[in-house]
Amino acid sequence: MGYLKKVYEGLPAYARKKTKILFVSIDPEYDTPQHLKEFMAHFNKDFIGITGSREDVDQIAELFQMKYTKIAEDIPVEFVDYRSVVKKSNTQNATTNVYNHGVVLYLIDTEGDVRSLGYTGTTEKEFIANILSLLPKPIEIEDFYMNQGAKNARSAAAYGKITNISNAEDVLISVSSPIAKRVELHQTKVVDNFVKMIHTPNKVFEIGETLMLKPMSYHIMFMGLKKPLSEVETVDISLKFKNAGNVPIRIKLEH
Ligand SMILES: [Cu+2]
Repeated sequence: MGYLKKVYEGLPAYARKKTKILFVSIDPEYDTPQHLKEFMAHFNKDFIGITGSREDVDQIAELFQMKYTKIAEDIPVEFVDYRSVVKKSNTQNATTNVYNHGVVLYLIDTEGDVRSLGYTGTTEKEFIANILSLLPKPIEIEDFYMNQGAKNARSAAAYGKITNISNAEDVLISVSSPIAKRVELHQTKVVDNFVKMIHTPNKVFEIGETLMLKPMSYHIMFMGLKKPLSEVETVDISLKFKNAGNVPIRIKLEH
């Protein structure tokens, strides 16, 4: 469950909204609905615990090919590790049975098809990637490029197209890149006949909105380049959105 907490909380907001964590208890005598609810809430209040009669539980176990055996009876709960993480409450029995059971995570899509499995060796990062691979991308990135400018320029700009193709408003929280000390979304404006670049923090992207980044308009600004662009082959940029999480952009420079 600690693993699932890390996976769930490691998902970008848009993916978390579309992911449900279901946990089936094979111990209906001990895991009453009330106790199961408290146990799940200890990890994350969104998690759902499932229990039922012994027959119900066995039916689910069979569907998921989950084998279990009872290995001990009437053990004081203090001796059973995972249960002791939940502070004692009056919904908890003083003793419990101990089961030996397999541990497999089933990643099931909205059609009810199993799309991948998680085992003990599956890292959280891998499982998060498996979940994200089932979801449509929330932000579309197109046609990004950079002009290389003067040879020893300390700053540079990138242009392209960013579209919010999700079904929720989003906010661009920050921009970063390993090639520069500071990276920001800027907008070039003419104010009183002067050309000014304005930092545009927390830019809102409405549903379906496309932001065109082009010269004399919006651009991604790199300040304090760590080396001249003439020595850089690949520019990696990470856009951090409130809902979509990290969205990568890669620009190949041709010299
Ligand atoms: Cu700028």
